Amino acid sequence: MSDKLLVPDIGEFEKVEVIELLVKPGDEIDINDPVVTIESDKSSVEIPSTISGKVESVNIKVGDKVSKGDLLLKIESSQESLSEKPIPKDTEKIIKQAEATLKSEKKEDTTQQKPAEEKKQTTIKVTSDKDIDPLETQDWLESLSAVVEKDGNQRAHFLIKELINKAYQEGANIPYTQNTPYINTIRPEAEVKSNGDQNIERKIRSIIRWNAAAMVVRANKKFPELGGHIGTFASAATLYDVGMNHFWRAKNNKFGGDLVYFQGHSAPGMYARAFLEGRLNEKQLDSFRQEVKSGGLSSYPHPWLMPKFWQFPTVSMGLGPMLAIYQARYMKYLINRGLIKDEGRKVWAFLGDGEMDEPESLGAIGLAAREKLDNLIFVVNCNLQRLDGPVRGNGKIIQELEGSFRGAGWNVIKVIWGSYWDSLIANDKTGHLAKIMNETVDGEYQAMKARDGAYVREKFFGKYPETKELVSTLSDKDIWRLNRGGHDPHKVYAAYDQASKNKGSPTVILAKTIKGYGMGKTGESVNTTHQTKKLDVDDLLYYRDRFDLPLTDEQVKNVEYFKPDENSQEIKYIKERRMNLGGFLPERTTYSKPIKAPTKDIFDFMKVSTGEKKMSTTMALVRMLTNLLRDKNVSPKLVPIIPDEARTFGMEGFFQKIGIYAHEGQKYEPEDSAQLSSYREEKTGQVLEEGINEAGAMSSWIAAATSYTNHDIEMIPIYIFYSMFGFQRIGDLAWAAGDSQARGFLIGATAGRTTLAGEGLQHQDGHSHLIASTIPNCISYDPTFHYELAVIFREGLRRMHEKNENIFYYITTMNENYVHPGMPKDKNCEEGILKGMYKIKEFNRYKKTKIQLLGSGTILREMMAAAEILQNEYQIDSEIWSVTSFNELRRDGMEVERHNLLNPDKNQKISFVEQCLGKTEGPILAASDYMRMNSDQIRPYTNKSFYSLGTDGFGRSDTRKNLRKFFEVDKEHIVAYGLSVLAKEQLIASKYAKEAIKKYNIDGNKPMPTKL
Ligand SMILES: Cc1ncc(C[n+]2csc(CCOP(=O)(O)OP(=O)(O)O)c2C)c(N)n1
Ligand SMILES: [Mg+2]
Repeated sequence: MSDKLLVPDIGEFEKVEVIELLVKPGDEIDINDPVVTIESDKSSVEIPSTISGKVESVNIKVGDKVSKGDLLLKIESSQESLSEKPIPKDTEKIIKQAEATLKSEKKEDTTQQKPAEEKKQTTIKVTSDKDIDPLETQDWLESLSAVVEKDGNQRAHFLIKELINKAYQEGANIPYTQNTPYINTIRPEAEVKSNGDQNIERKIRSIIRWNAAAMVVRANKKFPELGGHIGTFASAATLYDVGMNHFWRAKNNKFGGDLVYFQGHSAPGMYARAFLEGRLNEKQLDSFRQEVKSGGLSSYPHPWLMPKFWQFPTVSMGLGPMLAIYQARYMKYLINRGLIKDEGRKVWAFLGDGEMDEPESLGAIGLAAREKLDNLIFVVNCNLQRLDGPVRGNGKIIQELEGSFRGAGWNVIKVIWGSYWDSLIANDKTGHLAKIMNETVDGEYQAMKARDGAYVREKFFGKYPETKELVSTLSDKDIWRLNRGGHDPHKVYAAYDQASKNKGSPTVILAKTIKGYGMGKTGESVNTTHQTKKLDVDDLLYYRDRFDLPLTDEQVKNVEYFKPDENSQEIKYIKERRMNLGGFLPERTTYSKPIKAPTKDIFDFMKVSTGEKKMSTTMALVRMLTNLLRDKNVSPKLVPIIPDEARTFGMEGFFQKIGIYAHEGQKYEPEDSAQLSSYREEKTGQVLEEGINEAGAMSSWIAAATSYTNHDIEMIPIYIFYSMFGFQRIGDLAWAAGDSQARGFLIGATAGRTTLAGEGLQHQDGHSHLIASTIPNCISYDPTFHYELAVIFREGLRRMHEKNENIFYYITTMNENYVHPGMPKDKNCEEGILKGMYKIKEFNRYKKTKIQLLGSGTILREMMAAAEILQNEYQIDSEIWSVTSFNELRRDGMEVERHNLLNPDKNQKISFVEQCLGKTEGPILAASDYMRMNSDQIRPYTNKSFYSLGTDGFGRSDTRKNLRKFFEVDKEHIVAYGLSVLAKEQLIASKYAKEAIKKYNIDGNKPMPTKL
């Protein structure tokens, strides 16, 4: 049977150009195979077949303009076409559900018709939150206890929920609190016990504590300027130890490994453990924070500085929590796309309670809950202090965080009190202990741990006679020993166990600890703890005794490291535990396979002229990506990341083609389901559509860009953003990406201060290249023509993903439509594009006066137009250089200059800028759509006179033409400035410049655009 394939609904577009035929008569095609590519002035989309069979005839040709309903192909069909298929099951289900709802709504309607007066008013009125009837309260509480005893917690919880719902329906609009009392979430009887040897573990923990502190003290004895932190790890030692001994599985050839984001300032603790494990030696510990000579240990977790050790940079606070959330989400993405196995791997993130003040720390917790990231566990070390003082002196950080996390949908486990409290809490029959626990604020809790047992008895237990009585048989010493949950390995173990088994939501463990635990008078729970990096002899002796370390006074005075014999119980134990968990942590390794760069012909279409067709580089990029999706090596590895701008960039075709990742698939029929580019969400979707969330999108990009090491699978992330909302918005994450050795593409679309015309000051980017240049392993380009983009992109694929260089690319693309020429035949062109400049055109008619014109991005075209005017109207010759990267040229220039200065007696090298311009004639005039500083970067690397134009100042909205005039980068200004430059260099008379300034109505007295 012969069938017709027609142009489907393409939304608002009509008469859209066919730019590619992907099938020919005789081809066998399947449903969903792309058959033609059509392109509007905004985007290009492939049309998939809805019929399978043999192509009988192709009824259109390249260049035709088509609209909905036009005939594309005739197909000898082998199956029913999609349009003839019965209604899909899902759709049928949706219809049935809708019908059912309609029916039930009708029923409700009848009840609503009852007169309002008939409704019995049973509104519950709460007059005061004080107990007005304690006996009644007692009744209710006893009933509840009976339910718990008879039918368990779940039933009790259900009844409470029902009660609250009922109260709400009856008009008691009292919000349900997200908080539970200030006690541990896990009851002592529900705690899962560790099978570890607690004695040995305590000894090991004490040794690690000692060595971690010793490292910092020793470094500062030698060089007081080095700094370091003792108090952070002192408060977190147990939290780390329990994880290391029992939970965190390392990566090896059988398992992908858990991923642990360590709190930046606790780095000494990780080094101290690695020392006992035999992974670091004393000499290395002694070079803590002395990294200039190789082998030094970095102050904080920095994969760039210790690439075999650290996996995640976390010290810039707030980044760790976000990165960990998106890492866990990305892990699920890889699993759902079938790219890695689901091995039950977890992402653990250790955070400071002060760090939770960063908006980023809490900013993405909603996503974690929404995406049901049960592979994610946050541990917040609530030592109640940050750098200057208490985190919440007048409140309770644990309660505050509990509310935020539970409200967002997380599983919250509070680990507040240690085991010594268990019996006291069990004996708190009157509830007064729980009451004081709730009433006491963090400032008081902190102060108590800076004092002693007598103080705690008086200030805490002394508040009510009932609690005073509760501790009457305890000595002050006993009271002092009442420990906090985060220092109790049993409580921590139970929490980790429960967190690891939790299903359907992420978990946060809020562990209460003491900052500077064990540091004594100088450093325990005092406001200055964070900065303490020196301990005097008395403090050190106290520390030794506090943790029962087998060190002599002499050893303590010398602050000697302590490592038990290789055959000791402790060393054997620590190694055995790690062997059971698959190896050591942290450890950074890479076993991913490179991706073969696509053949050059994939890019060939970008090397020929577009003829009369105008397009933007953004559109060229999207076409290129569409083509890349046809390369079988590259296609599955692409991770397009978009923060709610796909339509801005003409990428909506990707929705249908590769789907949007959605962990639960698509539960609704999209409004635009009949259209070609309809919004398609899928569990195996490839696009990460992040919503209006640049920091989240960048975190996703970092996860994908480091996939080669964290998941041993090389991926190609391409994050496309409005250039202004790129580096400027997420600069610190980009810096962390450099540290992480990310590999991938960042695309600053709609770039340029004058090229994005109407959007105004906060949208128009004239400086992102300068920010990009600050990151040493970020390679950036500002291409003008589609062949430049193709050469740059392919080289990026080759360098990063085939040759595995630890670099990433920042490429700006624009939204200005123009004709793109074919790639020049010059054999050096490709090399020039990649190094940063090449000669694109020369005007040589008069051979009298010459000027070198350097243009970048869209302003290159203004340069080219100006050159023509200079030639035709002023008889000035010129050479025009397309500068694809001032940043790369500068890097080369710096390196060459440095080499020459350090090797005065050797052959002097020549910078690439000088190789290009050294033997040319005339002064240089350079311009880009960025600040002058962009082109000024190469000024030192040429001996010629150099002038630059740029878009310094605040952007504003207007037409492109007016903006270029305002910033003085349009062709008229370039002509006028060019003549002025030549006059200044005494190559022509100044009257020509003066005339041009007049001719183009340029006001010489206009203030600098930076002042407007
Ligand atoms: C973005 C950022 N701002 C400031 C700092 C400086 N800083 C380092 S540690 C610290 C206090 C940390 O307190 P907290 O998060 O509670 O960690 P703790 O040491 O108490 O475990 C500050 C302000 C930083 N590292 N990163
Ligand atoms: Mg803190």
